[in-house]
Amino acid sequence: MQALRESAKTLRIGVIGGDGVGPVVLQAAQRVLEAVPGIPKPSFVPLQAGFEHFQKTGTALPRETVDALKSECTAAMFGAVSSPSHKVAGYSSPIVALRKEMDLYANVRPVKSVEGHDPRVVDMTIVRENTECLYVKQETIEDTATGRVARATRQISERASTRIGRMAFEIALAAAEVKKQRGGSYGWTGAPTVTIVHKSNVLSVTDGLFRESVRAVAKEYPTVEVNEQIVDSLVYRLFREPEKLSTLVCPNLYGDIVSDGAAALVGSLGLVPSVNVGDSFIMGEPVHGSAPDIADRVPSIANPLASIRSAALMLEFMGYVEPAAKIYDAVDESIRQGKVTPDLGGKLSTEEVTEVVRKQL
Ligand code: GGG
Repeated sequence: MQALRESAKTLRIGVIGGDGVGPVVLQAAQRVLEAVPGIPKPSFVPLQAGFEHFQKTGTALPRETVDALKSECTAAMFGAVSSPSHKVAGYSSPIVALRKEMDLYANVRPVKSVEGHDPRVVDMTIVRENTECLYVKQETIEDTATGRVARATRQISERASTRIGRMAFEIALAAAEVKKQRGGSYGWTGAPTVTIVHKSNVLSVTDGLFRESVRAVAKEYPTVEVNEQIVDSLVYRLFREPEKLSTLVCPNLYGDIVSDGAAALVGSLGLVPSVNVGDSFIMGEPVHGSAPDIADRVPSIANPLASIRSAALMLEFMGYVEPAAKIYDAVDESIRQGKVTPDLGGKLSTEEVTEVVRKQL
């Protein structure tokens, strides 16, 4: 994480809008980054990727995008991608590829309620392994005497599980520290705890290795409490007692599913931010997808808050804790005041919500 903080002296941010509402919500994040005090003046590098780009050019993730991120940018923001649910020859998800290409091995997804607004206190961070599990995308299909059989390889490595475990422990400690300093709502609610999410009662080899590897890292963090939960019962607890969950560390697929589910606890997928984190690069990304149902609306009604919070989370990881806190507070205030898009029961457009946030900074 030290390298991230060193690169933060300049903010040259690659902007990959992607598909659907991706570009419009990223524009909102850019406008907020331009307005927040306490950071170097950001500059933005527009870059291409996505299914729409694939349809136009035959390439979902152009080499130039990856090269520009590596050679010109100190961070990036990604919007959304809408991969089809059926196989399309020559197409592969650009976001999955980008995370691997840039070795952004952790997808950090905080799901938090707004004090003074939400009836239930939710303050958890899902730390999702971002490079392997079923997302290695090694799938085969064959004809057999009884019909077709499809298979997928699920890869769990000690190296990837160890480094995501370490990230989760660091996040649990950092969140505890933020809570201590701010005493506010956007932070930790109890003792630093990491919950390992797995299914090693059934998948004792793959999830067994994940669980063991994270447990081995736990020895380096004696002040952090460690517990574990089978993924299905974790989902039950998510609905029953979300206030008791804090930092969850998950293999890739469980993390993807659990975090979208957790978003329902705070009102909308349009509120939940994430960052894709590596040792020397970071990319903000709202958890929501491309929302094709509203993508063509003019004016746009896409909720920009997840994207704006993702920009804040990116700043926080780059060492700009106070500017990030200002953005979180401004977003929370717009929610408290009901100055929100229709997915949250409001009447404002994407641009109007962005202006409300900017004015609060
Ligand atoms: N910003 C998150 C996002 O785009 N989610 C949709 C998603 O997971 N897409 C995967 C894909 O289309 O490849």
